[in-house]
Amino acid sequence: NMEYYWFTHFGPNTFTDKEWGYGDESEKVFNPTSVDANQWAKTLEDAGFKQMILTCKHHDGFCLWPSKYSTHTVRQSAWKNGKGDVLKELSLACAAYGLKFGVYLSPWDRNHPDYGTPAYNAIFAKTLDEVHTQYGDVFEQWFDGANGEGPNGKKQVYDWKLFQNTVYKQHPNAVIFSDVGPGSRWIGNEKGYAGETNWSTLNIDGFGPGADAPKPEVLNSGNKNAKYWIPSEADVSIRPGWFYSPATDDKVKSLAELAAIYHASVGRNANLLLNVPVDRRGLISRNDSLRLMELRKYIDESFKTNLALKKKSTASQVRGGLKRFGASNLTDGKFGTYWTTNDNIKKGSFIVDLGKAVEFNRILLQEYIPLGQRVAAFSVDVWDGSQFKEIDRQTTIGYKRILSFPLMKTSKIRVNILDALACPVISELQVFKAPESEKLTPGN
Ligand code: FUL
Ligand code: CA
Repeated sequence: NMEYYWFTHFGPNTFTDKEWGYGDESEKVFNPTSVDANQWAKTLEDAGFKQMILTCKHHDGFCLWPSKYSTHTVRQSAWKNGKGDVLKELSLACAAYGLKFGVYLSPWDRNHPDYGTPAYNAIFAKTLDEVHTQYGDVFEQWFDGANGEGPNGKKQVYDWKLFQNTVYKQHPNAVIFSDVGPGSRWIGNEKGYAGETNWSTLNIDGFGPGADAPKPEVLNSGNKNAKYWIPSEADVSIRPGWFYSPATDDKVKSLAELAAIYHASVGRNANLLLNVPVDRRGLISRNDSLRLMELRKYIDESFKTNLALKKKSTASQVRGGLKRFGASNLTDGKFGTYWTTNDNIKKGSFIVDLGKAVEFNRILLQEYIPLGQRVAAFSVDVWDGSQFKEIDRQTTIGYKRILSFPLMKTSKIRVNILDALACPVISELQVFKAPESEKLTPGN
């Protein structure tokens, strides 16, 4: 339910127009003129983000903090005469703005002389430990599955168990992201698009991050009925690359593209991790910042007025006939209250009566996921004055599902749960009229 958070890539690549540095770049190239973590935090706050993740160490091995375990760090750079520490500045700014702080560290290291030898895993674990002990709370550890060659031409066999335990030792509640979790999984593409079918469960027995991961199509949809709860995170960059380059200043994604991404991620039961690279000054650039504000405004306007709020709703069956499981919970605007049926009833429908014909173009559904993700197929009907007419047929709902339609008018909406793994438990049905200015690009 964190929905939407910020990612930033920052490091030597910011200055060299590269996406994957070789690790042989001089540390001196890292020389931002005016790093201001408070500007980042303020921009995030204004854009409505509550969490952020920083690339503390990318594949080039460069550490944005003065690590004891590397000679390729801010300490050797020209920035602040080697006295700077990006993690320190950012973690303090996050604390000041009430933002959660998350870290990306790439185990693939094209600089470290020990990479590709058995000694490296312990070194990487110590590096992780440093980050997790020195900068306060860390809500998420982002593990990149990329595994290439190091300076000696060898690849590393990663000790994922050791890396995970190192994180959990300091931050037992941290979400560990990788292709296969265990906390959160990759969505299988870098476009920010979750599958229309998106289960928060995944089979990971026999799988691992990187080359050992399930196929991207599987990550994109999860596995129905799987044993592990590993909800998806969709990562995508606001620019063509993950790192800043002046060449992409005029290629910041349009509001329509970002709106489509929002609907295809948050609107399909995934969290959206939106990368906005920090520029050569060490600031969020104007074009990116303006676009973030437009996106915020668009999302706020889209979901400002729930046309179904407090409207009368009825259901085919209510668990034990009890009021606390009744259909009115579907339209009370609260996630914590839900409609549900008897255990043996896995199909059912509910009708929300809007009172009069209203114009809408979004329907938002939520399952009460503390009790698991259950719905496997559903359809949506609207009342055309004399009968219900089907307007959509879908599979999963999960924490949040947003369906988009061309503007239409109706006085009653019916949702039919056609298939579920257990009796359906639905928190909310909400109805909105989003601004029509942005045309969403449907599908992948
Ligand atoms: C990938 C990396 O190789 C890219 O450079 C970027 O960091 C992306 C988020 O993850 O695996
Ligand atoms: Ca509710």
